Amino acid sequence: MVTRSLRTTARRALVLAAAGAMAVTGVVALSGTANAATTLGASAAERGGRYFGAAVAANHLGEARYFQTWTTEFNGATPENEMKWQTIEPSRNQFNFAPANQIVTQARSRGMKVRGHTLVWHSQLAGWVSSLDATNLRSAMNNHINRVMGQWRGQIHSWDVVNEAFEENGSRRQSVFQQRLGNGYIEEAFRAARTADPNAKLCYNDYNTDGINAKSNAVFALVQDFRNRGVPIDCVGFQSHFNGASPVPGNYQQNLQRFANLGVDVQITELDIEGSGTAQANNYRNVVNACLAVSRCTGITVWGIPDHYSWRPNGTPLLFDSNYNKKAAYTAVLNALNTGQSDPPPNDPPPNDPPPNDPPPTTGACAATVSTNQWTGGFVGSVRVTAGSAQVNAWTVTVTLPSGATLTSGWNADRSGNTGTVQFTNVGFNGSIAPGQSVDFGYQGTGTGTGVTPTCAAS
Ligand code: 9MR
Repeated sequence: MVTRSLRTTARRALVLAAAGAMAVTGVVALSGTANAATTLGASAAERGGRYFGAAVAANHLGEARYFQTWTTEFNGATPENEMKWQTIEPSRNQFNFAPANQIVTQARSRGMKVRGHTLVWHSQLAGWVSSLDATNLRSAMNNHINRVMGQWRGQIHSWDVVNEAFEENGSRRQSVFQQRLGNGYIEEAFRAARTADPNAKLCYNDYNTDGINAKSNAVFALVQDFRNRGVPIDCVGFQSHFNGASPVPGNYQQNLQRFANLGVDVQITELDIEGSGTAQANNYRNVVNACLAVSRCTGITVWGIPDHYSWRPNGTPLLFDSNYNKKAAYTAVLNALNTGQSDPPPNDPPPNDPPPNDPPPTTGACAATVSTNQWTGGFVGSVRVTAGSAQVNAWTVTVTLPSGATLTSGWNADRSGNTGTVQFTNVGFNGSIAPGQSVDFGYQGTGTGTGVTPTCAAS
């Protein structure tokens, strides 16, 4: 153990020295160092499969430098405005998917993760929505969620189901949804979203919730309540728009961690930090390091690519200047991603450097747990398969459903049937699980799906 720590420390010193030397000679940071990726997306992917995305605008896709910077540097995308209600459903039940589709298609053809933004939000809402009575608004909200999520079912990594529903003091924002449908509208939206696309991670997204304060406490209470009652929610988005008046909070990482401890992923969804030079770079580095330190912080999205296309261009808050030059903040982010600590924890040996006497990997045991979201007449089961101390190459999970339960769909596993005892086996991309790591699959059905105990067999 002592040898490993020393070796790790020595390697880090080498990496840091190399980074310093390269910074002086102007070479892209760490490009010559073993294991150091040279783009934000590739580097984030090496940190536990995270993504590093950008908000993308369809009307800039035809600009060569814009398109090239996006597709070279990032492995994630959020349509900046194209999925918002006023654009995507400008008249009742008339949908305009084309602008968002341009982004989704380009992103997916390059293997990027796409964040859907956003389904239920008081702003950039189509005018017709505000004049509906409660019955019509409920039906319009459900239809909107079904149609928009259905358009890209199975293709969106995470959806911002509800956006910015709280005021700074922690009270509910008096949006049309709140006023007509009452407190339950957020839960209704999340339940509808789960049914519309069981594959997508369902997120609540907000700003000024980045530190521990009245607003983030209110979101925390909401998520805790949802988790306790089995209301579907998978992640919380922290927008992270920072400037002098709203700096990166000292308890940023602590706040991310307390949400992660509720059993949801956390994502940094709209990161931008006003400023320039070293100060801006340091702030960006701190944000990236906070995410890397929280194992459930699964990705970071910056809110734009070059400064001049930011929603607040005067603050120059992004990683590329208006000529698409990489800023000091870019280098700080890349270095943090390349050298920052993530899973495995700091004192673990680097993955490519096993001690000489390590035994060859053997196949091993697995465990399965299920979390069931039940509603009247239906359910979704989310199953996590975790490898023991040895590599798993293939797995089978057996679930005995209660009588009367019938599966109607599933994802990320093949299944042997729809009722009674059902065996789920891995599909091509998720059979292999590293020691201690997990993969997820799920199923949806009618009837009652609670009270099941999955078992796992590995080879
Ligand atoms: O960046 C978006 C900008 O182009 C729009 O004009 C603006 C309209 O409200 O929305 C901006 O994005 C917002 C995001 O959708 C939600 N969080 C705050 C973002 C910045 O205003």
